[in-house]
Amino acid sequence: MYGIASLLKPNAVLLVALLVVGAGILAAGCTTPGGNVTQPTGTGTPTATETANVTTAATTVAGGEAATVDLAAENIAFDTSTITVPAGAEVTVNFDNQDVGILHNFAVYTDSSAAEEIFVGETITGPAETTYTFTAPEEPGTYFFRCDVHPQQMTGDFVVE
Ligand SMILES: [Cu+2]
Repeated sequence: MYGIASLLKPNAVLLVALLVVGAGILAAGCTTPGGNVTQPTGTGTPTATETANVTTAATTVAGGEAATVDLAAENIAFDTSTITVPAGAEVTVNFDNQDVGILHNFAVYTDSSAAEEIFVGETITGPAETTYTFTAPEEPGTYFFRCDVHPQQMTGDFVVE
């Protein structure tokens, strides 16, 4: 019995040693793929966080009251002389320049001196449509809008209430 036991012991030690080495290799093998799996997961998590942040930002923006304005320019004139929006609103202006070959834009200033701009839209050549978005002033009052290309002919009151 002792003889067998003593014969088995070295084998057992060898087996344990092999198992330990094997386990080490397996562990190493598992760690590397595990690390690779973890990295994309880690990359995916910030992406999800960014998406969440974007969503949050969008929600915050949407939190401001939205106002949509349809505005057309034809024969060097706007089709309205007064635009009214809620204070602090996220304003969307659907601008339709119907004048062929003529430049127009939409711009809002604090007053008719046009010294202090609130929003200046990109100029477009008709016939063309564009969409302008900006945030209305928080302070209620009567501001001023115009086409910068035709500051005499194309003006109006931009009312914030
Ligand atoms: Cu114009």
